[in-house]
Amino acid sequence: MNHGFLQDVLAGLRLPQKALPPKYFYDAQGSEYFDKICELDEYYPYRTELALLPEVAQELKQYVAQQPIESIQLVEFGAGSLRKVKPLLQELSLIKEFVALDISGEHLKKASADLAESFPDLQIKVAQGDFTKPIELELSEATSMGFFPGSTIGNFEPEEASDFLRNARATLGEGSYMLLGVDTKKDQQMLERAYNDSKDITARFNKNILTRMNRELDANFHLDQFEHLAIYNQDLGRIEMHLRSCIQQEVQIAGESFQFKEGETIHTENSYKYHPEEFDQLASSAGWQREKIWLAPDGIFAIMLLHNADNVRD
Ligand code: AVJ
Repeated sequence: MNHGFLQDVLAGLRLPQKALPPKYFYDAQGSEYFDKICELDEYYPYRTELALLPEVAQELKQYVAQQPIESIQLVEFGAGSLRKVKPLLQELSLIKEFVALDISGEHLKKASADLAESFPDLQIKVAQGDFTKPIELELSEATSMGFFPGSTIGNFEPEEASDFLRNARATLGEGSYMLLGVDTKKDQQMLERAYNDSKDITARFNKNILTRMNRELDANFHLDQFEHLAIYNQDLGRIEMHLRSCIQQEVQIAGESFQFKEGETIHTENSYKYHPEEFDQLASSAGWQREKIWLAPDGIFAIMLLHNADNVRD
């Protein structure tokens, strides 16, 4: 049994507002569902960011050419299917090494074999790991550039996001960069549609965590007795996903009983949305300076380049 998972589940479900960390969505099945979400019409973040990346890569190439940078090691956090790094690798020949981190090891292995074929001269390292905790990486002398696309940073509470950025800055070192995808605040309807797709893929993605608990933690959730719920919490600027119990029921997990009232929810994910200026604040609280921003049409998504400027100290 996976003890980190079990501990987190028990702790989360003992809370007055039951909650689970979203990182547990991504077992093999969950990672597949997520890739399907990215193909949905309603889910704008993926395709919007992907469409912005070629322009980002071109301008980044010009930018780094003007800096005293000899070579770059790119470190992707939550690398998953590795589809977003390609435009960067194609354009930026200064990237000689690529380090991919992800919580789903199998998914990553498949993807990196494919990447190695497309970029035979690139040094690729993959590491399965939980980047929500501070990590130690063996990095080379090259200038480090973090890459954290997909607005995954939105899964953190703002304070956690700041901690993550601070840790990443320590890991990547002096003079490093961070390229980040950030989902912006926008029309509520557009936000809610993105998490309530008509094919119910997001619902299946959400419920997959119940399947995973049944399989890995000897739990007995009935999938039909929970429903997917995703709403925009305007006050907190975040999409919340929940699993709502349709009836009053009791569920066993590894021998412990949990009571659900009718309508009671398990809070499974937050996805924070930021105004660009709000995000600047967050980044600078973690010691990063924003060098550049690229906005998708109508400002529905942002990619930012942060710099670990030498004059900022903790
Ligand atoms: C992987 C965190 C970017 O919040 O949009 C997609 C995950 N959850 N649909 C997001 C997700 C439901 C996604 N991130």
